[in-house]
Amino acid sequence: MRTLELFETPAQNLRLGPSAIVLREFALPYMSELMTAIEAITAVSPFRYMVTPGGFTMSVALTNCGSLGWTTDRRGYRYISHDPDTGKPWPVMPEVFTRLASDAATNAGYDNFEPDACLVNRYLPGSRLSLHQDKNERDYEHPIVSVSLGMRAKFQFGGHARTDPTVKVPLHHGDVVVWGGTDRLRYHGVMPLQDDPHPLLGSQRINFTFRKAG
Ligand code: MD3
Ligand code: FE
Repeated sequence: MRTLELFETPAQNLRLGPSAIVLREFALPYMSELMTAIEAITAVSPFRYMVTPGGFTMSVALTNCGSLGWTTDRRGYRYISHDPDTGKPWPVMPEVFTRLASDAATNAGYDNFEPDACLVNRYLPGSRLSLHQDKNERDYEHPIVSVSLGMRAKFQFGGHARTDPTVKVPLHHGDVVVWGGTDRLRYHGVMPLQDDPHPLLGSQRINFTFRKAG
């Protein structure tokens, strides 16, 4: 037995529901390309703090790439083709993004996933995302693929009603989650981020979610 094999066992994938699966460290082979791509996106459309329809400023900063980007302001939640801060179209989805999204979806049993929107979230220590459903996409038949980078987060996964019990799942650097079918509309959120600096990303967590929104 080679000594190396001790380190080769991949972290355990985890099934969260009938159609929701955590692919542990699936994004690691894409990492250097992903970092370059994120820098290119945020150079054009920087992270910003958006306001909810209720008037609260989100603690998570966000940007988008792809032909549609998720937005919130006092008028509501929606997908739009242009960055409201720059007036320009959202940056084109980098090839490594589409490749990773498609590879992960295929791995989870969804062939031909072609996202048109990628929401990029940045968490700093203390940032949180309260329980919500993703309901702004036109068609809930398509899965959502999410990629976590940097500091660990405690992800909350609930049911179809806000008051249903939740399970807490740690998501680490490189983890990819694919949500589809009956799990697509389950409530979910992220607990306040703890400051445990990551070797590559420091005191932040970046999460991006691929969607077919239009
Ligand atoms: C379960 N983002 O952007 S990713 C979001 O970590 C969002 O930034 C979180 O929730 C984050 O909307 C969680 C995991 C995720 C994304 C979409 C889902 C879980 C989901 C849609 C349906 C069910
Ligand atoms: Fe969500």
